Amino acid sequence: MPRRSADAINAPDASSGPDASTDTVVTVTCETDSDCTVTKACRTGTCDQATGTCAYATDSESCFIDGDCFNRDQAQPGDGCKICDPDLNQNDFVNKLCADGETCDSVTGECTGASLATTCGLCSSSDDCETGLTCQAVGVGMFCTQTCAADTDCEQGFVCGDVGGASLCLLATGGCAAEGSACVVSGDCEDLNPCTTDLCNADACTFSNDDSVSEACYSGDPTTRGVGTCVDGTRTCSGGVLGACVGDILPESFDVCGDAADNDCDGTPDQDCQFVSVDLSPVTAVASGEIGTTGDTLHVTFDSTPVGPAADASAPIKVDLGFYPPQF
Ligand SMILES: [Ca+2]
Ligand SMILES: [Ca+2]
Ligand SMILES: [Ca+2]
Repeated sequence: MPRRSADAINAPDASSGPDASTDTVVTVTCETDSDCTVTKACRTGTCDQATGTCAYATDSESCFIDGDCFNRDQAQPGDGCKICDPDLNQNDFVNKLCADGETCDSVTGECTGASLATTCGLCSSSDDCETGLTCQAVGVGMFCTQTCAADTDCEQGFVCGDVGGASLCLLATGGCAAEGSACVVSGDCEDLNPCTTDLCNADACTFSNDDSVSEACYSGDPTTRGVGTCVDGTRTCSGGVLGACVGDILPESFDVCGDAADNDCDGTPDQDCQFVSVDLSPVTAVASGEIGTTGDTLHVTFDSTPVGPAADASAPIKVDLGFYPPQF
């Protein structure tokens, strides 16, 4: 298809002056913009008052090629591998870009030829991954995966798991390498499961359970781990799966007063504790009943004729009420 010169492409449309389908450079004189009419939706005409001639421009999201308008990414008729890309050229079609290793099918316009990696496929960049997946570090290897909020965000067979604080679609084993996955070094086979030994044998990942593995654990708020009376427990592998955390000591709901220990593991022992006693020396009382062994009840009644302690009338009478807040 013959191409017209850039000047001709900027010429007015057929209805607004000389025939724009020819390669003739045309100039249309004008007094106002209305003299510079256009018939193509992607074009605008304005009158340059200084020269009295029309100037024509193409919308930024369109191409104006051989007298016709094309939208961004619209293919050249008959060749799906040439498209309008107004960022590169508004006056001609440009080659459609395909990913590395792919070729463009001019009939369908599709980029084909490369087999892109699916979730947990090895990659060196996101160009190696299927649409929607990005190449990310999982363990010590790079795999195609995606962020997720729940298992349902991942394709069938994958779960939403944590990798260094990021939620990614992973294998059910928690990692991104499966038995038989292609590998170069054992690090490519990291499955994030401490209960398996990950090896690359003859370029394929193999995994074997190691139930001798145990590790420290803590099932409470991480900010309280190792603080005060809070200590780690242990969990042990069994059948290739880590067991529950056993033996960890979690924070008490309140800090027990008087034991000098930080029972709620907030970093301060016995905070907000106050030992309360009441000085009854301003009053005198008569005790009734007998005081014997621990556990007997002391009944205190106030008498209209106060009498102090017989042994030492000047000794203060104190009643210890214990710690406040009360301990349960
Ligand atoms: Ca492992
Ligand atoms: Ca305490
Ligand atoms: Ca405390």
